This record gives sequence, C-alpha cells and structure tokens, in this order.
Amino acid sequence: MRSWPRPDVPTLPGAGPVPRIHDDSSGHFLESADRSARATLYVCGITPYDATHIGHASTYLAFDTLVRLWHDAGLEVAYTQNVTDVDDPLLERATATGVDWRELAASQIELFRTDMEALGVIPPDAYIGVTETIDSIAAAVDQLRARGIAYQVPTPDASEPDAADWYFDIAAAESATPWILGSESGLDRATMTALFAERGGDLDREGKRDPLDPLLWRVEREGEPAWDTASVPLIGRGRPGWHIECSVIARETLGDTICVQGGGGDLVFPHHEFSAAHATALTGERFARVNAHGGLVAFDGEKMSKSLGNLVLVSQLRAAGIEPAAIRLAILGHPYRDDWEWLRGDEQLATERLARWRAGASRIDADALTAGLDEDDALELLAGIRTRLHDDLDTPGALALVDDWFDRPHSAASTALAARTLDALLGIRL
Ligand code: 5CA
Ligand code: ZN
Repeated sequence: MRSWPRPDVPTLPGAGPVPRIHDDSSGHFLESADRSARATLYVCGITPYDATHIGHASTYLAFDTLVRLWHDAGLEVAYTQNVTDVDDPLLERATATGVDWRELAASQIELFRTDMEALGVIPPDAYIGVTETIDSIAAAVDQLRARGIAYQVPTPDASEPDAADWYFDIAAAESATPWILGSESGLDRATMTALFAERGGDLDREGKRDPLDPLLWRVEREGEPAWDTASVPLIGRGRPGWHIECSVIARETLGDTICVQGGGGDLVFPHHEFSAAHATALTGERFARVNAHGGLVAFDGEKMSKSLGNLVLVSQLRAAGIEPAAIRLAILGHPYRDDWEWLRGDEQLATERLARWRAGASRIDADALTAGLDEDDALELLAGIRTRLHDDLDTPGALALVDDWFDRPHSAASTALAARTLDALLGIRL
C-alpha cells in the first residue's frame, strides 16, 4: 500500500561508519549491516486502531535513525514495514465502536501516514498490509503443513463443520530446523509462558500439542472476515495468524535472511520468536542477523496503550501547536533501548531546547566570517555525532554534543553544515 512522502535528506561530507547495535538474541553488540551487501530492515508496523502514540513514534524514530545512518554510510537500503490490517484487536475495537473494521483501519493508517510525514520519518520502501498478502501467507501455512510442522486443532465454532485452525508445532520445528524455542528471545520457558498468557496467548486451548504452539491460520467464524484459499484448499477459508504475517512479508520483500528485525520491546516474545521460527521452518535459514527492540514508553506509570486509555498522541500534540521537530527531540533524548515515561511538559522542554539551538545558529561568529568559509568546527561536530550514533544509536549523546556546540558562535559555513548534519542524521531541521 501507499506509504508517505520521503523527506529531503541532505548529503554530508565523507561517509559515516556502519553502526553497531545491540542484538537482543545474543546480548552482543553487532555490526548492523555488511558493507558488501544491501542493508535490509524489517520493522513491525502498526495494528491500525490506536495510532500514533508516542510509544509508536519512539519505535519508528529509533529505526529511522538506523536508516539515516545506513544512508550516511553509503549503503543500499531496503526497508519493509507491515500493517496488521486484520487481527483480533482491530476487529474487537471495530465491533466495540460500531465502525466497519476496514474503515477503522483505513482511517488509522491515514493518520499514521500523516504523523510519520510530519515527524520526517523516512518511509519504508515496501509498506504492506496483511490483507494484501493473504495468498502468500496461506501458501506458507500449507508448506508448513506439508513438512509436518503445522497441525490442526478442532474448532467447533468454525463456520464450516469440519474446518479447523492451524497451529505451528514447536517440537516438530525444533527437530526439523535450526531454530529452537528461545533462540530468538533468549528467554526461558517460564518467562515465555508468562508473557504468552499476558499477551493474549491461548495456553489452555484444547487440542494443542504444546501450550506455547502459536496460531498460524484461523478458519472462518461467523461474522469475521475470511478469505478463500483456492490454491491451497487443505488450509480452508480463514485469515492469517499474527506471526506468520511478518515472516512472509519480510521474506517476500527482503530475502531469506535480513540484517535487522526491529520493533518495540513488547514484541520480543511471542511475536519475534515465532516470526523467526516460521521463517526458518520455511527456509532453513536464520531469519535475522540482529534482533533489535526499542524500549517501551509509559505514561502515568503504565505502558502507553489504548486498552489502558493512557495515550499521548502525536496528532494531539501537533494540534496543540507543538512542532514535530520538538516531538522528535523529546523522543531522541532517550536511549532507544530504555523503557521511559513521557512526562507532562516534555514537549515544552524539547521546544526550549530546539529554540536554544536555533538561537545558537543565528549567532554567527563575525571573526570567523571574515576569516573565510571555515567548516572545521562543523566537521568536528559531524564526526562526533557519527561516533555517538555508531555506538548503538546513542541519540542522547549526539544531542548533548549539539547542546555544547551551540554554546559558542561559529562561522556561517560551519553553522550551515551543522544544520545539514542535524537534518540528515537526526531528522531535525533548524
Ligand atoms: N502490528 C503489530 C506488529 S506486527 C503491532 O505490534 N502493532 S502495534 O500498533 O501494537 O505497535 C506498533 C509498533 O509500536 C510495534 O513495533 C510495537 O512494538 C511498538 N509499540 C507499541 N506500543 C509501544 C510503546 N508503548 N512503547 C514503544 N513502542 C511501542
Ligand atoms: Zn510484526
């Protein structure tokens, strides 16, 4: 589907290093891409029913920083983001509010696009809804069936009498593929079980071989959207499970092994564990070399989420006259892997910080001006920012360098290059 317009990103002198980022599977810092190949990124997109809150924005800005650094390093970048435009939470919200689920999704996707454009986020090269990928997902479930890694669970409430949901067989996948449970998330079984329950998993469903086996395909229920699977008739009319959606969309657009799989920390388990497991079961290859997750943003003491009603929306802040650059700055002031809390007044503090930078940029050093077009100060700032961001996207460290830099005046040429640096690497226009 359509994404949003790409911001102009200035080019900078020289090339930055390829950043090292934290891989949550191994606990190590790894090169995020290999200079000899395309840099590929898959980031889990929204389920379009509560967009765009500061938590979403924080996750997408973290990976926007990575994309900007890859471009600055001179890499060819391929970035895919999905839209979970059919799934239980969306359907439940639509039913609760009496809105058609398609209309709810379309309006929230549009709002998300507008917010991303306003925030100057570089759009993904492929922006793909699950409803656009149904056939490939059904085919993937069928392949897992054929390999003995998918099985059916009796489904008495299905629309068709003998239809049954499809589940992923963890034990079969462990013996037939290089993936084992926990290899992506690095978690033990007790923690995984607790997270599965907390995040709506169906541990107790009768007929499952392992309580943690995840749903691959939900056959049609009365009143729920469903699609025919004519080319794979054994699967049956229905709709995709959540994890298989991301593994199929990522593989179709980026290949069998991607450089970085990204999302918020709430996706470590079960979502990223099983999207990787499904992909590996289909290809025999490792799904992503680096698993990277942003921290979760809270508000009023709890994780920001529609169900708790504690949302701070990007669109509300914009409507209240807060400049998108200030919203960006407020978010980039936190290390991307930390959990943090949005505090009332954060937008004001960021607005003041931006104003200090702008005041700094308007104080041109007259001596430097007469001395010529000296860019040395800005080249030093650029090198400093590249070094900070190379180190696991240390945006707070980069912003602190900018604070210091604007404490004293610089030549007009240096000030102009500093402004281009902030625009290109941090997406902040002075
Ligand atoms: N559609 C799925 C991913 S396939 C989904 O999780 N959608 S979402 O709308 O709930 O979240 C969209 C993205 O924002 C995900 O990467 C998620 O991890 C991230 N996210 C959600 N809530 C927060 C939060 N409070 N703080 C930080 N990131 C968040
Ligand atoms: Zn996903």
